[in-house]
Amino acid sequence: MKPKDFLEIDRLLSDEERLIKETVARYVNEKYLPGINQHFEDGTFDSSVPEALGDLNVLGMHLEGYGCAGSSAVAYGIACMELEAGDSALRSFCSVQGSLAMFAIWKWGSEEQKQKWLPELAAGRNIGCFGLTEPDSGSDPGSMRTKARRDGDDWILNGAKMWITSGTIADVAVVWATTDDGVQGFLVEPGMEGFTAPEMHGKLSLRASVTSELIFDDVRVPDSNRLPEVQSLRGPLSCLNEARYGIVWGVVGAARSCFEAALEYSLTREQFGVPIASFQLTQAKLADMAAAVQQSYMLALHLGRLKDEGKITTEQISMGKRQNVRAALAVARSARSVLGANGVTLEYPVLRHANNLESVFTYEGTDEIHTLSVGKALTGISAFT
Ligand code: TGC
Ligand code: FAD
Repeated sequence: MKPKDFLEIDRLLSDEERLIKETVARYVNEKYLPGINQHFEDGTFDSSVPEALGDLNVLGMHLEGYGCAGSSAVAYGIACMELEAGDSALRSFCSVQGSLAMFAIWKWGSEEQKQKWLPELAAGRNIGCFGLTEPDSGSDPGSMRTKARRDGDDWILNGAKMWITSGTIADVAVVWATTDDGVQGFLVEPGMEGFTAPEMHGKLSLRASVTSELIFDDVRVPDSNRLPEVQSLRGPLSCLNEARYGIVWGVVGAARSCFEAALEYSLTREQFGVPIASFQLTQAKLADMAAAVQQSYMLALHLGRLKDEGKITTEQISMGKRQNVRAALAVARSARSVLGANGVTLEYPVLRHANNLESVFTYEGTDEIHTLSVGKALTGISAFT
């Protein structure tokens, strides 16, 4: 019996998928985790991450060409799972780089833009961010106010984005703005006059991730930096599908890490003269946690296989994101209780994961937005307004 792979789901993976799982897990355990507590405490991002993930070939790994690995959706998901077993900030960096910034350029960019940016982003030598959310426009990106107006061969960009992962450290910001021809994407680069990207502070979640504002004050952007292939909200929303899919997998890793910490602790911590694992109430928590982790893993794998067949729908991704984030949060909270007072410290990963998962619950479409997306698919009735 393997407590960590109770249903032997790993047996459903191909040799290549298992290799990716082991390789990413080794990086996380040996290189990333030793520094995470300090980064979480200091609110800093581990600057060795971009090139390390580039070396692992996981940045934009599900994309074809331009230095990307061209892996399957399942392989990409497995990488996300192992990264988030380290910290959601690590998976977030990978999601934003590969599924949001790189996917936007790969799917909607010109050949020149792809040649210029994708190989550098895949290698982690350049960093990308994705600016959709604004101070007054979160769940409803259709209400965005950032505006681009044509001026000869250029565009003039005005407005602000908020809560942008990797914004301050990005070499290229994929920025979505309204234009007279619909929503369009622009590649904004540091050094363009009028563009600033101050870091946001005071987060109690995803502390090891850079989160930023993007401010555009009459920023002149050449037309060659406009993504030419889309003029609709479909542009940014198509990227979100990719990142949300990665979250379906990622949070399984966070939940698994919490479960493992609780199981190990319960076997060594004694109260009333016996390990706390011998109490029925503790065993019930452990059984619930193990089942939740295994169910989430199965769900992620099923959605991954559907995606690889080209058959996954946005509503199925919504169901997966909603379900697995909820499950991970429940596991994290239950694991925290098993650890007693020790559970509130950084000595164990559990509350760090739980705090991170509060952001994951909200970003990439809130729990409520995904609930309404599934509700609409089930009933045919939109309840967004
Ligand atoms: P609606 O009128 O339904 O659609 C507008 C256009 O978009 C198309 N579309 C999609 N295309 C691809 N994928 C999807 N999931 C799509 N959903 C809609 C649609 O076909 C239409 O296309 P066209 O060609 O006819 O123009 O749009 P709506 O304004 O009613 O919005 C629907 C809603 C609420 C579901 C959408 O706005 C939404 O998903 N809101 C949530 C916003 C969100 O998730 N923001 C995330 C920001 S990025 C982030 O959080 C990164 S976190 C860092 C990390 O990942 O680690
Ligand atoms: P709001 O949309 O104001 O929602 C507030 C509450 O109202 C929520 O509970 C919501 O579900 C509910 N609500 C809203 N509309 C409805 C409705 N129709 N029916 C029922 N309930 C509703 N964005 C980016 O663009 N790029 C990034 O890289 C990025 N990174 C992020 C990193 C972090 C750490 C965080 C926390 C956020 C990040 N975001 C990013 C922003 C994220 O996508 C938004 O926070 C999210 O889309 C929700 O928007 P909001 O916070 O404005 O909440």
